[in-house]
Amino acid sequence: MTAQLTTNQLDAFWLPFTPNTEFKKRPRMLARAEGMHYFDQDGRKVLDASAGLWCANAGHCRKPIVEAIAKAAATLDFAPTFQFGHPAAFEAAARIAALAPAGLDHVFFTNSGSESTDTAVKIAIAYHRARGEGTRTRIIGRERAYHGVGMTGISAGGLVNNKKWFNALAYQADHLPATYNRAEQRYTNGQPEWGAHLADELEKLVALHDASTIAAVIVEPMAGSTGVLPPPKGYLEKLRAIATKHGILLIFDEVITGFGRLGSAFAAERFGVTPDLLTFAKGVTSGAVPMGGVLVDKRIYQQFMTGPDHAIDMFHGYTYSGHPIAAAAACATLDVYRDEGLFERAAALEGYFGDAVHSLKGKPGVADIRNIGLAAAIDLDPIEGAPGKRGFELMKHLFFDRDLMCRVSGDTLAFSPPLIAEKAHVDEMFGKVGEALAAS
Ligand code: PXG
Repeated sequence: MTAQLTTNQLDAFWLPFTPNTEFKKRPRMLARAEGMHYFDQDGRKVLDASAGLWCANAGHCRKPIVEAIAKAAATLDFAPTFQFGHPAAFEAAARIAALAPAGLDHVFFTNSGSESTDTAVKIAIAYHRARGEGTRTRIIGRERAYHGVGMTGISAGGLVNNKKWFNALAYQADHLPATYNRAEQRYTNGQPEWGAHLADELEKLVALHDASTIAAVIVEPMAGSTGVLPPPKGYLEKLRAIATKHGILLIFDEVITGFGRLGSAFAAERFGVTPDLLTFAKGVTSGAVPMGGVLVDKRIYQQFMTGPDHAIDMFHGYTYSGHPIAAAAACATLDVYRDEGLFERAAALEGYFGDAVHSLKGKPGVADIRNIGLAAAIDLDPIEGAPGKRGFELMKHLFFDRDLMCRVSGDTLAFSPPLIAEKAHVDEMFGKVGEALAAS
């Protein structure tokens, strides 16, 4: 076990999206992980109800992935992918494309979700320019969307706290309305019946801005980090039809939904709607090495492949695009998903998981419950005058006193266990939350 850190040793690291001063008074330190669990520095075992941050879909420290990473690090620590290549990146790209809906045949690698959404938007804008429609630069996002913290995250995203501090950096974007409506959708198990008409708002934005100024619309097929908002039935289909009608590219941000979270390789498959560009990250390596990417429709890719032979086709990329260790981790992770049938396993557990979370309806403080695939959220009634406090305190109580790690965002608790979860883990997870709510 690693030794306990002193207060001074905690000082230097500025944790992301964290109240740092409070954290450093009593750190929630994770020292080791295995399968469904974390262990703290004293060896206390904590059930991971959030797959880290929605990423460890294969579970933690899985042997085939660990071994692939070790082998890659000892064989080819780094190789450039600007003007050079290495086999693992090509293998990873081909295997990811093979999992994706037909037509999404090409992969542009990044290192994170934020880079992936920025990359998708840049490809969309450049694509229109390459085909002589350089006026198409506007991006349509959605209220309550999270697309990371790069340019796309702060512009097309729909979270005021992520935007307001950095407004000066944001690019031209407009927003569809959020799809969540408590009065209409409360306690829905799966996709809500109400809300498909909200996709028609895209027509209004086209009327307002004109299609000739709009490059793409980007949405999370299921919004994860803002509280598990499954798409209303028919909503994505409508969005697809309207985008196609106006020559607007449809981008699915699948950073959370990719790699089995909804019981299929991608949400696009589950919902039967194929976007033109699809971003991924997180689950591609089960979180073991940072990696992300964008799946690109073949006609978009072909638009850039016009030569001449010595000229770069797109002026974009990262030093670590397709990094050898990340690519090896991705291939090994895809092996685990396939060999253990983890996407199918998630689909099979969905009903049990959904019923378990909805059994918490009526517990003190519960305002709504939503779920789809192996993702669920519980909204709590905020404490008057202190929004976010009830959720934050409950998350800490679950971690320290009930050995359960889950995510909190405001007064919403989110659950997204690794796809290797057993029914007993689901019982433990929601049993503990139920007890904690009853005691609160
Ligand atoms: N798009 C989506 C849909 C995401 O959920 C990103 C982009 C950005 O990914 P990176 O790798 O740049 O962080 C995300 C990230 C949470 C939580 O608690 C969710 C995310 C990140 C951190 C916490 O729900 N999603």
